[in-house]
Amino acid sequence: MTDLTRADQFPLKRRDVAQQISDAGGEDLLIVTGLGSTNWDFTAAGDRDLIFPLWGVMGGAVPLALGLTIAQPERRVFVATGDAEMLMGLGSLATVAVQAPQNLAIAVFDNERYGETGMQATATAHNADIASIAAASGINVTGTIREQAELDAAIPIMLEGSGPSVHVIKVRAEPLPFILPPKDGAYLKDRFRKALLGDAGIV
Ligand SMILES: Cc1ncc(C[n+]2csc(CCOP(=O)(O)OP(=O)(O)O)c2C)c(N)n1
Repeated sequence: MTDLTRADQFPLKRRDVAQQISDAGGEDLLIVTGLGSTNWDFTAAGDRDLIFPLWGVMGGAVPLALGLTIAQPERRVFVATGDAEMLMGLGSLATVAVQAPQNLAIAVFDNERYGETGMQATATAHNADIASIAAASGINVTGTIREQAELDAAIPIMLEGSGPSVHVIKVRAEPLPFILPPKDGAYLKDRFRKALLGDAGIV
C-alpha cells in the first residue's frame, strides 16, 4: 500500500548517516554529492577538498562519478545522492553495470521526497525500488538499508568491498538547516583536482 507519509517516521537520520560514512571513509575517499540535501549533509559532516558537490545537473552525479572511477581506478569513489536525483539518471545505472568499476559505491539517501522543492513525494514513496532497478540493470551488489545495524554492515561494503554497489538508505523526511558548500563551480573543480592531482591538476 502506498503511504506518502511513512518516511516521516524512518529511523535513520541523514545527517547521522553522512557523518558515519564521512568518518569511516577517511581523507582519501573521493566523494561526489548530488544536488540538494546530500550536498548539505556532507558539508555538515565536514567540508573538504575531495568532496565534489553538484549544484545542478540533476541526474548527473553517477555519470560524473563513473568517469572519475575510470580516471582513478586506484581510488574509491563514493556517490551520495537523493532519490529524485537518482530517478532522473536511472540510465546511468545500466552504464555502471556495463563498465563495472570495482571502486564505485553509490548510496541513495532516499527520503521519498523532492526535498529541495517542497517535500513532494517521489516515485519511491509509491512503488519505485531503486535497489531493485540497480539489480535489474546488472549491478550485483545492491541493498536497501532501513536501520542502524544494516548501515553498520553496509558501510564496509561501500567503502572497501568490490563494487560497483548501490545501496538505498531510507532516511527520515525531515526539514534541516542548509549547510552549504562553496558555490563557485570553477573553484570546486580546481580544489578537487588540486587535492587529487597536486598543482599539475590545475594548470
Ligand atoms: C533538471 C532539473 N529539474 C528539477 C530541478 C529542481 N530540483 C532541484 S533539487 C530537486 C529535488 C531533489 O530531490 P532528491 O534528489 O530526492 O534530494 P533530497 O530530497 O534529498 O533533497 C529538484 C526537483 C533541477 N535542479 N534540475
